[in-house]
Amino acid sequence: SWGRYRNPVPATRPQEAPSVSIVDQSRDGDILVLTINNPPVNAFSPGVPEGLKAGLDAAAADDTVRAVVIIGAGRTFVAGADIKTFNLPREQAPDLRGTIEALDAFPKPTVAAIHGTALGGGLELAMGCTYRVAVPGAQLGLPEVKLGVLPGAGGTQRLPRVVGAQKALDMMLSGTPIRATEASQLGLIDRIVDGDLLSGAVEFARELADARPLPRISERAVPGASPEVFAAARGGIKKTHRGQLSPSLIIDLAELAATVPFQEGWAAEAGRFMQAKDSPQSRALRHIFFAERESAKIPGITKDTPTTEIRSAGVIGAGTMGGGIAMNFLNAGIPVTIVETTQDALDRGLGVIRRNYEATAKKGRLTQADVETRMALLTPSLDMTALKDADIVIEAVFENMDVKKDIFTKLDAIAKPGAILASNTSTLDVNEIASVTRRPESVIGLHFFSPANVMKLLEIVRAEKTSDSVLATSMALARRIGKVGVVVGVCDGFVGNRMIHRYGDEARKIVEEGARPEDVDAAMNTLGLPMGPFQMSDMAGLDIGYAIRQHQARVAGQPAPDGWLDRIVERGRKGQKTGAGIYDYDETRKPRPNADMQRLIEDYRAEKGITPRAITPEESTARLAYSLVNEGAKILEEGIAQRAGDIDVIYIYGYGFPAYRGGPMQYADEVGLKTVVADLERYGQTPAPLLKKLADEGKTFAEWDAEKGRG
Ligand code: 3H9
Repeated sequence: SWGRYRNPVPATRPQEAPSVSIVDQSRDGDILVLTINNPPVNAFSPGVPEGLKAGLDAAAADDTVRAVVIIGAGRTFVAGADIKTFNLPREQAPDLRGTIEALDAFPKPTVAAIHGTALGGGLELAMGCTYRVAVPGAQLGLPEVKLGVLPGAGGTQRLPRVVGAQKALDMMLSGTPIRATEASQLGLIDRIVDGDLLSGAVEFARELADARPLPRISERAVPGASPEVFAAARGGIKKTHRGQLSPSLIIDLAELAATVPFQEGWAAEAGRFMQAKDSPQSRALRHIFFAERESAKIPGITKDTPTTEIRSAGVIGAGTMGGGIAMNFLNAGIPVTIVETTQDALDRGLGVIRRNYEATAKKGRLTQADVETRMALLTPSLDMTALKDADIVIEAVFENMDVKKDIFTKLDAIAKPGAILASNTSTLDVNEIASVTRRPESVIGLHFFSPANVMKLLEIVRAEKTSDSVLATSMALARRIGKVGVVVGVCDGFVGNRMIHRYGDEARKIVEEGARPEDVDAAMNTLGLPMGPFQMSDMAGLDIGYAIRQHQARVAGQPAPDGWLDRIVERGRKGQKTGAGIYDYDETRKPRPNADMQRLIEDYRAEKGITPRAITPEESTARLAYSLVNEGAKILEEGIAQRAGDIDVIYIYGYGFPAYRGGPMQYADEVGLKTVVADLERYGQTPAPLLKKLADEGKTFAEWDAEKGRG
């Protein structure tokens, strides 16, 4: 750290500074402009603090410089600390705190000129300046909580001093940025610049160049601080951030801002930041940040791969899935033709879509006009030929190969050349579906997750003959409709459902051996999953799994399965939709254990000669999590998923796996693959060869991904 700013080192005159620097110095009369040029998002990487220090030294040494403007080159101001440097030893990490100390002590006015996003360390840098100006579209926030850390360069101490205790807590605990216009009302921005940002900032700096004393944020008190505000925040995070470390540290630090001198809070923040940064939760959240961005990259697909623009879409099937899928397009302003076989089904489907929108409007998140605009983009039809002009058609009918083949045969005759023909199948062979068309290169699987208008995940199933262009277009489309698209290969259940089936098998086995369903669910709730395996299957409908198990047994020529869960389904208990499944439900939809079902399970064990044993929550968690990991390893080996990180992204966005555990594969890395293998063996599962190999070599899935990425 270069400490408080006292003895500026005389530097070369700014005009003579080399322009190759990551921080460019230039003069506009009596103002020195420092431009941070570190694409793509001007993160605070090595070189940035050195460049800013050189600039401040130059400004301090030169009497003709009256004020300094700091601005970002390219598309944004500083988007934060460089997350890639979080793994570096403290001495090697870029010195953001030292830079801000120097700004705070600087004897001349400094002005942050903000466009794009000032996030995390970027906003902290701006708050270290004397003043802030911004374009109206700029966004400002402290999103550190999303990475399992906290604002560690003064954010917890300065933001409350500017916007007040309550607003600062809201911003730091949600991580959601605010717009410059709101920031200006809150006093976080001193002037909105409507025209050219740099000229506006220079003009502002010149106006206030001689104003003294300099209004330093660190010297202010925190408005609106009371013990109640912090107590309420502590109560709130029990619901919103259950089991997480950094939110409570954030509240502690915001309270310090209000109760102790600045320097004391500032020092405490440094320690808490390191504590959070070195936690497994932060490692997991950082892993997901990068894994999500990696998952958008497909080997062999480049920026030059041609894509087609999707101007219109067709959806076949107006059931729950079809309707939800259509809403994604309507929300993005893309017209949709939706096709059904009967007027009744069509009316019902449209009714559901409208009711969904009206419900959102009631909550104030849409206007009635928005609802009408979206509904107006929707064309219902009973005739498949209405799909002839669509750029993409997504089939979302009953999960049956013959039905799907029939639809794709017809679609092949109707759809225009170049249209993408997609199936929303969650289990069936997309190669087989494609084979009935004369254009298998145009066929792809787009597996949405229910409710399709809400869940962020889209499994993009690349079939054998799917063209690069269709794949690239589908990835771009996913982004456009707000989904996280992950490319997977063809196999039964693709990535997500294939793994969840193993998990379901294991959960039933654990109950068979002696656990109660509610104990198994509770163990997974403790791990951070909002729903355990039985809560989830009750919600999805028990008849689905039942039908799959029956089908698989038939195909394998085995007798019909007769597990304890099959017996529950055979009593007509299909889950939440029938008001009863493994659990009982009332209007609150809270699962309540049922004594009869408990007896059914006990009778089942007795009949099979199983002596129940006590199963600890730790055993349940390990067996369930590792059954996912084990199947995930097989999926990786078969090339069905490209990376372990992709599997983690699928589990976080499609299955409610807590992001702060990083997904099942990262969770296994954190536990240690040797332990995972030993536990699998102890509980009678055979570890996948890849898992065993990595464990033997002392490696992690993350290392495997990195090696594969390097080719
Ligand atoms: C912090 O500041 C801690 C401090 O309080 C205390 C320190 C002591 N670092 O998302 P995109 C990369 S914590 C490194 O696709 P967009 C990203 O990986 C930080 N790399 O673009 C990607 O790389 P690639 C607080 C970063 O336009 C590329 O930039 N700040 C960082 O959709 C483009 O990213 C945050 O949490 C970074 N900070 O969205 C902000 N940011 O091309 C995190 C991005 O190789 N960033 N990259 O895949 C974001 O939210 C979005 O990236 C942003 C742009 C909104 C800025």
